[in-house]
Amino acid sequence: MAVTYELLKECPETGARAGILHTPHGQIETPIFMPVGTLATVKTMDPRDLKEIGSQIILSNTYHLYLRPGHELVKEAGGLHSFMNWDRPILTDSGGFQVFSLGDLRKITEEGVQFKSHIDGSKHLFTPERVMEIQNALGSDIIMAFDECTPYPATHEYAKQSLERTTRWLKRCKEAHKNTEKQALFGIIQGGMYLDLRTQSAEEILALDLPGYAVGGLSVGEPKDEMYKVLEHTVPMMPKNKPRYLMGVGSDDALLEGVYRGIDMFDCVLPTRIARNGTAMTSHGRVVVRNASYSKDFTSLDHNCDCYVCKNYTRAYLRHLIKCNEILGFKLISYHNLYYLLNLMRNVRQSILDGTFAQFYKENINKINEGMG
Ligand code: PRF
Ligand code: ZN
Repeated sequence: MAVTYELLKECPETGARAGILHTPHGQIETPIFMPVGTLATVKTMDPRDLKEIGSQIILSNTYHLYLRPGHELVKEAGGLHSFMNWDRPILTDSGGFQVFSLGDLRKITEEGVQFKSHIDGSKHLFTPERVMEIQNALGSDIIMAFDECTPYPATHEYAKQSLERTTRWLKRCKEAHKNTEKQALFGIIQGGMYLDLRTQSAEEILALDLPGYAVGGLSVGEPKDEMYKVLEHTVPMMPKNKPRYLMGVGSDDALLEGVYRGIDMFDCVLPTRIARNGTAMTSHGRVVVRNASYSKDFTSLDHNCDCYVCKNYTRAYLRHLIKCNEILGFKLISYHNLYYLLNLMRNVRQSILDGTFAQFYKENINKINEGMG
Protein backbone atom coordinates (compact mmCIF):
# COMPACT_ATOMS: atom_id res chain seq x y z
CA MET A 1 0.00 0.00 0.00
CA ALA A 2 1.25 3.49 -0.88
CA VAL A 3 0.39 4.96 2.50
CA THR A 4 0.23 3.20 5.85
CA TYR A 5 -0.57 4.54 9.30
CA GLU A 6 1.35 3.49 12.37
CA LEU A 7 -0.43 4.23 15.64
CA LEU A 8 2.12 5.13 18.34
CA LYS A 9 0.07 6.25 21.29
CA GLU A 10 -3.49 7.00 22.36
CA CYS A 11 -4.51 9.51 25.01
CA PRO A 12 -6.31 7.58 27.78
CA GLU A 13 -8.69 10.47 28.59
CA THR A 14 -9.58 11.81 25.12
CA GLY A 15 -9.71 10.56 21.54
CA ALA A 16 -6.29 12.06 20.72
CA ARG A 17 -3.64 9.88 19.13
CA ALA A 18 -0.09 10.20 17.85
CA GLY A 19 1.17 8.25 14.88
CA ILE A 20 3.32 8.13 11.77
CA LEU A 21 2.04 8.18 8.21
CA HIS A 22 4.44 6.39 5.87
CA THR A 23 4.35 7.64 2.25
CA PRO A 24 6.52 7.24 -0.87
CA HIS A 25 8.02 10.70 -0.14
CA GLY A 26 8.79 10.10 3.52
CA GLN A 27 7.12 10.03 6.91
CA ILE A 28 4.60 12.41 8.40
CA GLU A 29 4.28 12.72 12.15
CA THR A 30 0.61 13.03 13.10
CA PRO A 31 -1.41 14.92 14.23
CA ILE A 32 -0.36 17.30 11.47
CA PHE A 33 -1.41 20.57 9.85
CA MET A 34 -0.93 20.74 6.07
CA PRO A 35 -0.17 24.17 4.55
CA VAL A 36 -2.22 24.81 1.39
CA GLY A 37 -0.49 25.35 -1.94
CA THR A 38 -3.48 25.64 -4.27
CA LEU A 39 -1.52 26.50 -7.41
CA ALA A 40 1.58 24.40 -6.65
CA THR A 41 2.87 27.13 -4.35
CA VAL A 42 2.13 27.92 -0.72
CA LYS A 43 1.63 31.62 -1.33
CA THR A 44 4.84 33.60 -0.56
CA MET A 45 6.60 30.51 0.91
CA ASP A 46 9.28 28.68 -1.07
CA PRO A 47 10.23 25.08 -0.22
CA ARG A 48 13.24 26.26 1.82
CA ASP A 49 10.94 28.37 4.00
CA LEU A 50 8.47 25.50 4.29
CA LYS A 51 11.18 23.12 5.45
CA GLU A 52 12.60 25.70 7.85
CA ILE A 53 9.26 25.87 9.70
CA GLY A 54 8.95 22.06 9.68
CA SER A 55 6.23 21.46 7.05
CA GLN A 56 6.05 17.71 6.51
CA ILE A 57 3.32 17.63 3.84
CA ILE A 58 1.51 20.21 1.75
CA LEU A 59 -1.84 20.21 -0.02
CA SER A 60 -2.57 21.23 -3.59
CA ASN A 61 -5.68 21.33 -5.78
CA THR A 62 -6.80 19.27 -8.75
CA TYR A 63 -9.25 21.89 -10.01
CA HIS A 64 -6.71 24.72 -10.14
CA LEU A 65 -3.82 22.69 -11.57
CA TYR A 66 -6.08 21.15 -14.21
CA LEU A 67 -7.05 24.65 -15.42
CA ARG A 68 -3.54 26.13 -15.06
CA PRO A 69 -0.97 24.95 -16.12
CA GLY A 70 -2.81 21.68 -16.94
CA HIS A 71 -2.08 18.22 -15.53
CA GLU A 72 -0.45 17.04 -18.78
CA LEU A 73 2.14 19.76 -18.47
CA VAL A 74 2.80 18.89 -14.82
CA LYS A 75 3.21 15.24 -15.84
CA GLU A 76 5.66 16.26 -18.56
CA ALA A 77 7.65 18.15 -15.90
CA GLY A 78 8.03 14.85 -14.03
CA GLY A 79 5.04 15.25 -11.72
CA LEU A 80 4.03 17.82 -9.15
CA HIS A 81 6.95 17.16 -6.75
CA SER A 82 9.53 17.80 -9.41
CA PHE A 83 7.59 20.66 -11.06
CA MET A 84 7.40 22.68 -7.83
CA ASN A 85 10.66 21.45 -6.26
CA TRP A 86 9.00 19.89 -3.22
CA ASP A 87 10.38 16.44 -2.37
CA ARG A 88 8.21 15.74 0.67
CA PRO A 89 4.66 14.31 0.60
CA ILE A 90 1.83 16.07 -1.25
CA LEU A 91 -1.92 15.56 -0.88
CA THR A 92 -4.21 16.79 -3.66
CA ASP A 93 -7.86 17.60 -3.11
CA SER A 94 -10.17 16.30 -5.81
CA GLY A 95 -11.85 19.48 -6.96
CA GLY A 96 -15.11 18.21 -5.45
CA PHE A 97 -15.16 21.14 -3.09
CA GLN A 98 -13.92 23.74 -5.58
CA VAL A 99 -16.34 22.96 -8.43
CA PHE A 100 -19.26 22.87 -6.03
CA SER A 101 -18.29 26.32 -4.80
CA LEU A 102 -18.69 27.73 -8.32
CA GLY A 103 -22.44 28.32 -7.81
CA ASP A 104 -24.14 29.28 -11.09
CA LEU A 105 -21.11 28.12 -13.05
CA ARG A 106 -21.80 24.41 -12.45
CA LYS A 107 -24.36 21.64 -13.03
CA ILE A 108 -24.43 18.30 -11.16
CA THR A 109 -25.54 15.05 -12.81
CA GLU A 110 -24.97 11.39 -11.98
CA GLU A 111 -22.14 11.38 -14.50
CA GLY A 112 -20.26 14.23 -12.80
CA VAL A 113 -20.12 18.01 -12.59
CA GLN A 114 -20.17 20.29 -15.58
CA PHE A 115 -18.61 23.64 -14.86
CA LYS A 116 -17.33 26.83 -16.40
CA SER A 117 -13.79 27.88 -15.61
CA HIS A 118 -13.61 30.85 -13.21
CA ILE A 119 -10.75 32.13 -15.38
CA ASP A 120 -12.10 32.25 -18.95
CA GLY A 121 -15.61 30.74 -18.77
CA SER A 122 -14.61 27.68 -20.84
CA LYS A 123 -16.71 24.53 -20.29
CA HIS A 124 -15.39 21.39 -18.57
CA LEU A 125 -16.71 18.11 -17.15
CA PHE A 126 -15.33 16.52 -13.99
CA THR A 127 -16.25 12.89 -13.47
CA PRO A 128 -14.80 10.52 -10.90
CA GLU A 129 -12.78 8.88 -13.71
CA ARG A 130 -11.46 12.20 -15.01
CA VAL A 131 -10.49 13.39 -11.54
CA MET A 132 -8.53 10.17 -10.91
CA GLU A 133 -6.78 10.55 -14.27
CA ILE A 134 -5.78 14.12 -13.38
CA GLN A 135 -4.51 13.19 -9.92
CA ASN A 136 -2.63 10.19 -11.35
CA ALA A 137 -0.89 12.60 -13.72
CA LEU A 138 -0.03 15.01 -10.88
CA GLY A 139 1.57 12.15 -8.91
CA SER A 140 0.62 13.33 -5.40
CA ASP A 141 1.11 10.81 -2.58
CA ILE A 142 -2.46 11.09 -1.33
CA ILE A 143 -5.36 11.69 -3.71
CA MET A 144 -8.87 12.55 -2.61
CA ALA A 145 -12.09 11.03 -3.90
CA PHE A 146 -14.44 13.12 -6.03
CA ASP A 147 -17.24 13.96 -3.61
CA GLU A 148 -19.99 16.47 -3.12
CA CYS A 149 -19.41 18.75 -0.16
CA THR A 150 -23.05 19.03 0.94
CA PRO A 151 -23.90 22.70 1.45
CA TYR A 152 -25.09 24.11 4.77
CA PRO A 153 -27.89 24.20 5.51
CA ALA A 154 -29.33 21.28 3.52
CA THR A 155 -32.55 19.29 3.96
CA HIS A 156 -32.30 15.70 5.17
CA GLU A 157 -33.58 14.58 1.77
CA TYR A 158 -30.90 16.52 -0.12
CA ALA A 159 -28.07 15.49 2.22
CA LYS A 160 -29.08 11.82 1.82
CA GLN A 161 -29.14 11.91 -1.98
CA SER A 162 -25.88 13.82 -1.97
CA LEU A 163 -24.04 11.36 0.28
CA GLU A 164 -25.36 8.39 -1.71
CA ARG A 165 -24.02 9.96 -4.91
CA THR A 166 -20.69 10.55 -3.16
CA THR A 167 -20.58 6.80 -2.35
CA ARG A 168 -21.36 5.84 -5.96
CA TRP A 169 -18.67 8.26 -7.16
CA LEU A 170 -16.18 6.78 -4.69
CA LYS A 171 -16.73 3.31 -6.14
CA ARG A 172 -16.00 4.73 -9.60
CA CYS A 173 -12.91 6.53 -8.23
CA LYS A 174 -11.58 3.31 -6.73
CA GLU A 175 -12.18 1.48 -10.01
CA ALA A 176 -10.49 4.20 -12.10
CA HIS A 177 -7.45 4.78 -9.83
CA LYS A 178 -4.48 3.46 -11.81
CA ASN A 179 -1.53 3.97 -9.48
CA THR A 180 -2.39 2.35 -6.15
CA GLU A 181 1.27 1.41 -5.57
CA LYS A 182 2.42 5.02 -5.35
CA GLN A 183 -0.75 7.01 -4.59
CA ALA A 184 -3.22 6.41 -1.78
CA LEU A 185 -6.91 7.15 -2.43
CA PHE A 186 -8.76 8.55 0.59
CA GLY A 187 -12.57 8.32 0.82
CA ILE A 188 -14.64 11.23 2.16
CA ILE A 189 -17.52 10.83 4.61
CA GLN A 190 -20.39 13.27 4.00
CA GLY A 191 -23.96 13.47 5.37
CA GLY A 192 -24.34 17.11 6.35
CA MET A 193 -25.20 17.77 10.00
CA TYR A 194 -27.50 14.71 10.25
CA LEU A 195 -26.04 12.06 12.52
CA ASP A 196 -28.06 9.21 10.97
CA LEU A 197 -26.71 10.21 7.55
CA ARG A 198 -23.15 10.42 8.88
CA THR A 199 -23.61 6.82 10.07
CA GLN A 200 -24.91 5.76 6.67
CA SER A 201 -22.08 7.52 4.84
CA ALA A 202 -19.41 6.14 7.18
CA GLU A 203 -20.73 2.58 6.73
CA GLU A 204 -20.76 2.89 2.94
CA ILE A 205 -17.38 4.62 2.62
CA LEU A 206 -15.54 2.46 5.16
CA ALA A 207 -16.76 -0.71 3.42
CA LEU A 208 -14.51 0.15 0.46
CA ASP A 209 -11.39 -0.53 2.54
CA LEU A 210 -9.21 2.43 1.52
CA PRO A 211 -5.84 3.49 3.01
CA GLY A 212 -7.34 6.57 4.69
CA TYR A 213 -10.54 8.49 5.32
CA ALA A 214 -11.62 12.10 5.56
CA VAL A 215 -14.55 13.82 7.20
CA GLY A 216 -15.87 16.32 4.62
CA GLY A 217 -18.78 18.74 4.62
CA LEU A 218 -17.78 20.45 7.88
CA SER A 219 -16.65 24.02 8.51
CA VAL A 220 -19.10 25.12 5.82
CA GLY A 221 -20.85 27.81 7.87
CA GLU A 222 -22.36 25.74 10.70
CA PRO A 223 -21.81 26.72 14.36
CA LYS A 224 -18.64 25.15 15.78
CA ASP A 225 -20.61 23.13 18.37
CA GLU A 226 -22.44 21.44 15.54
CA MET A 227 -19.17 20.49 13.86
CA TYR A 228 -17.86 18.99 17.12
CA LYS A 229 -21.09 17.00 17.57
CA VAL A 230 -20.70 15.51 14.09
CA LEU A 231 -17.05 14.66 14.83
CA GLU A 232 -17.90 13.03 18.17
CA HIS A 233 -20.45 10.89 16.36
CA THR A 234 -18.43 10.07 13.24
CA VAL A 235 -14.78 9.64 14.27
CA PRO A 236 -15.40 6.67 16.64
CA MET A 237 -16.78 4.75 13.63
CA MET A 238 -13.53 5.21 11.70
CA PRO A 239 -10.85 2.48 11.89
CA LYS A 240 -7.99 2.95 14.35
CA ASN A 241 -5.36 1.72 11.93
CA LYS A 242 -6.02 4.32 9.23
CA PRO A 243 -5.43 8.09 9.12
CA ARG A 244 -8.38 10.43 9.75
CA TYR A 245 -8.45 13.77 7.96
CA LEU A 246 -10.73 16.73 8.75
CA MET A 247 -10.94 18.78 5.56
CA GLY A 248 -10.69 22.56 5.47
CA VAL A 249 -10.21 23.23 9.17
CA GLY A 250 -7.33 25.38 10.39
CA SER A 251 -8.12 27.68 13.30
CA ASP A 252 -6.06 26.95 16.41
CA ASP A 253 -9.06 26.14 18.61
CA ALA A 254 -10.58 23.81 16.00
CA LEU A 255 -7.27 21.95 15.62
CA LEU A 256 -7.20 21.26 19.36
CA GLU A 257 -10.87 20.24 19.38
CA GLY A 258 -10.33 18.02 16.33
CA VAL A 259 -7.32 16.23 17.83
CA TYR A 260 -9.31 15.82 21.07
CA ARG A 261 -11.91 13.92 19.03
CA GLY A 262 -9.42 11.70 17.19
CA ILE A 263 -8.46 13.60 14.02
CA ASP A 264 -4.91 13.19 12.61
CA MET A 265 -4.73 15.58 9.64
CA PHE A 266 -5.95 19.12 8.92
CA ASP A 267 -5.58 21.68 6.14
CA CYS A 268 -6.83 25.22 5.62
CA VAL A 269 -6.03 28.39 3.68
CA LEU A 270 -6.81 30.41 6.83
CA PRO A 271 -3.24 31.07 8.11
CA THR A 272 -1.94 32.22 4.72
CA ARG A 273 -5.13 34.00 3.65
CA ILE A 274 -5.49 36.15 6.77
CA ALA A 275 -1.74 36.85 6.67
CA ARG A 276 -2.23 38.64 3.38
CA ASN A 277 -4.67 41.05 4.93
CA GLY A 278 -2.37 41.66 7.85
CA THR A 279 -3.73 39.33 10.55
CA ALA A 280 -1.47 37.16 12.69
CA MET A 281 -2.50 34.06 14.66
CA THR A 282 -0.80 34.16 18.04
CA SER A 283 -0.84 32.47 21.44
CA HIS A 284 -2.82 35.48 22.70
CA GLY A 285 -5.38 35.56 19.91
CA ARG A 286 -5.52 37.27 16.52
CA VAL A 287 -3.37 40.35 16.07
CA VAL A 288 -4.58 42.67 13.31
CA VAL A 289 -1.22 44.24 12.54
CA ARG A 290 -2.89 46.73 10.21
CA ASN A 291 -4.49 48.51 13.19
CA ALA A 292 -3.20 51.97 14.12
CA SER A 293 -2.62 50.83 17.70
CA TYR A 294 0.47 48.94 16.51
CA SER A 295 2.11 51.87 14.70
CA LYS A 296 4.67 52.34 17.49
CA ASP A 297 4.60 48.84 18.93
CA PHE A 298 8.24 47.76 18.81
CA THR A 299 7.58 44.32 20.33
CA SER A 300 7.39 41.03 18.43
CA LEU A 301 4.21 39.60 16.90
CA ASP A 302 3.98 36.86 19.55
CA HIS A 303 6.24 36.87 22.61
CA ASN A 304 5.73 33.11 22.99
CA CYS A 305 6.91 32.39 19.43
CA ASP A 306 10.53 31.68 18.49
CA CYS A 307 10.12 31.80 14.72
CA TYR A 308 12.44 33.85 12.49
CA VAL A 309 9.87 36.64 12.19
CA CYS A 310 9.23 36.97 15.91
CA LYS A 311 12.96 36.94 16.63
CA ASN A 312 13.76 39.70 14.13
CA TYR A 313 10.84 42.03 13.41
CA THR A 314 8.50 44.35 15.28
CA ARG A 315 4.74 44.79 14.94
CA ALA A 316 5.41 48.40 13.90
CA TYR A 317 7.57 47.28 10.97
CA LEU A 318 5.13 44.56 9.90
CA ARG A 319 2.30 47.11 10.06
CA HIS A 320 4.30 49.48 7.88
CA LEU A 321 4.89 46.75 5.26
CA ILE A 322 1.22 45.73 5.20
CA LYS A 323 0.01 49.35 4.98
CA CYS A 324 2.28 49.81 1.95
CA ASN A 325 1.25 46.48 0.35
CA GLU A 326 4.85 45.33 0.43
CA ILE A 327 5.29 41.68 -0.53
CA LEU A 328 7.66 41.09 2.39
CA GLY A 329 4.82 41.91 4.79
CA PHE A 330 2.59 39.18 3.33
CA LYS A 331 5.49 36.78 3.41
CA LEU A 332 6.61 37.41 7.00
CA ILE A 333 3.11 37.08 8.44
CA SER A 334 2.40 33.95 6.36
CA TYR A 335 5.66 32.52 7.68
CA HIS A 336 4.75 33.25 11.30
CA ASN A 337 1.14 32.00 10.98
CA LEU A 338 2.19 28.68 9.49
CA TYR A 339 4.96 28.32 12.06
CA TYR A 340 2.45 29.01 14.81
CA LEU A 341 0.10 26.22 13.68
CA LEU A 342 2.88 23.71 12.93
CA ASN A 343 4.46 24.42 16.30
CA LEU A 344 1.09 24.05 18.03
CA MET A 345 0.73 20.62 16.39
CA ARG A 346 4.30 19.62 17.37
CA ASN A 347 3.46 20.48 20.99
CA VAL A 348 0.12 18.68 20.78
CA ARG A 349 1.85 15.56 19.46
CA GLN A 350 4.57 15.66 22.09
CA SER A 351 1.95 15.98 24.84
CA ILE A 352 0.12 12.91 23.48
CA LEU A 353 3.39 10.96 23.49
CA ASP A 354 4.16 12.21 27.03
CA GLY A 355 0.67 11.27 28.24
CA THR A 356 -0.18 14.88 29.13
CA PHE A 357 -2.52 15.86 26.28
CA ALA A 358 -5.63 16.27 28.47
CA GLN A 359 -3.76 18.83 30.57
CA PHE A 360 -2.24 20.50 27.48
CA TYR A 361 -5.71 20.76 25.91
CA LYS A 362 -7.25 22.34 29.01
CA GLU A 363 -4.54 24.96 29.40
CA ASN A 364 -4.34 25.91 25.75
CA ILE A 365 -8.01 25.85 24.80
CA ASN A 366 -8.71 28.29 27.62
CA LYS A 367 -5.87 30.56 26.54
CA ILE A 368 -7.01 30.50 22.93
CA ASN A 369 -10.68 31.09 23.82
CA GLU A 370 -9.82 33.97 26.13
CA GLY A 371 -7.59 35.41 23.40
CA MET A 372 -4.76 36.16 25.79
CA GLY A 373 -1.48 34.47 26.69
N1 PRF B 1 -14.67 17.82 0.24
C1 PRF B 1 -13.52 18.04 -0.46
N2 PRF B 1 -12.68 19.03 -0.13
C2 PRF B 1 -12.98 19.81 0.94
C3 PRF B 1 -14.15 19.62 1.69
C4 PRF B 1 -15.06 18.57 1.34
O1 PRF B 1 -16.10 18.33 1.95
C5 PRF B 1 -14.13 20.61 2.69
C6 PRF B 1 -15.16 20.84 3.73
N3 PRF B 1 -14.77 21.78 4.70
C7 PRF B 1 -12.95 21.35 2.50
N4 PRF B 1 -12.28 20.86 1.44
N5 PRF B 1 -13.22 17.27 -1.50
ZN1 ZN C 1 6.46 33.88 15.15
